Amino acid sequence: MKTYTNVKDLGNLENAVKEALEIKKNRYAYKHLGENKTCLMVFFNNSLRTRLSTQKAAMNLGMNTIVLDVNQGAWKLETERGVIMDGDKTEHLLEAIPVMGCYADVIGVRAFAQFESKTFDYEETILNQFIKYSGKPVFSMEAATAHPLQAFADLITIEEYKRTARPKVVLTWAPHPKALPQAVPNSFADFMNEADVDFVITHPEGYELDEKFVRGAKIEYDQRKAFAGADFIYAKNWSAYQDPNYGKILSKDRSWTVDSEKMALTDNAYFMHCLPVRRNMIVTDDVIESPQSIVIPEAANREISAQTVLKRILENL
Ligand code: AN0
Ligand code: CP
Repeated sequence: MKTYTNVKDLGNLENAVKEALEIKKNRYAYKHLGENKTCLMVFFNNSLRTRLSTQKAAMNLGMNTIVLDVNQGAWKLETERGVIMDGDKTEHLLEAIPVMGCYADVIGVRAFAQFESKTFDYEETILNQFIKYSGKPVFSMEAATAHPLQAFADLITIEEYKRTARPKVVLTWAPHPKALPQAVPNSFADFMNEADVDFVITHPEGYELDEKFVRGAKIEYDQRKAFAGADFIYAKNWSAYQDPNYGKILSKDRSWTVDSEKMALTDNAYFMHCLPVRRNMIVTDDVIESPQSIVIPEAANREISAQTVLKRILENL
């Protein structure tokens, strides 16, 4: 594997999940692979899980790790070419990236959607500049349009918890006070469309996602109908994707919050969320604390998805 930016980079998904579950059984078996190799993790945005789980995964593989928080201590970076740099930005990404490449064998990048330009975001301008100019394998730690390490961990978790061969998996929008990217739901849809599941998306009108990720998946605007008979409820907020509302909040309607009354419509479904989650906006306390909530094992699998991806990158160095 040379880059990891979406589901396609994993090739056969069933094999990838099998490999991940093997790694989970014996996560220190590949320590030799990363000897004298350095994983640089570059964060343009905050993180708890991605930072810790990816660093742990790299260490499991025997790698050295360096973490750079671009906004805390590094020079302020310009990202657009052609700008006259007479403002507050000291360095251009076009120098910073190849410099970072000098010190790393593998580079992870977190660079969320900025919601200033849909084209800048959906062309994955920052991530692609790392791929183009670092000279090193690059993996996404949540870029503008996708969060493939999260969705891979989600799929591993569904595989572990499913009670039927083809479970019903429901991605539901839920309210949130701030405008969030579409990366998590995009990648979740991207993976579920390739997996052997009955996949349904439910959201208020106006929250339709990019067809490139949805690919004709079933959309049910009635959240209660969508929940009927579900085996997994995957909650997430996202801001509007469609023009002219790109990046905007259209609703904070708490009637979309996942509560126990709605969970009772499901087939005793498991509750999932990528975290961080705002309680009593996205999901009520009692649902996230219930035995059906698998948000912690889901987060634990972030180490496994990251290790599977890093292992494949190291095998190809
Ligand atoms: C981010 C998002 O929604 O993309 C990261 C989730 C993993 N969430 C927040 O910024 C709260
Ligand atoms: N789920 C996830 O990526 O969490 P962090 O934003 O804390 O890394």
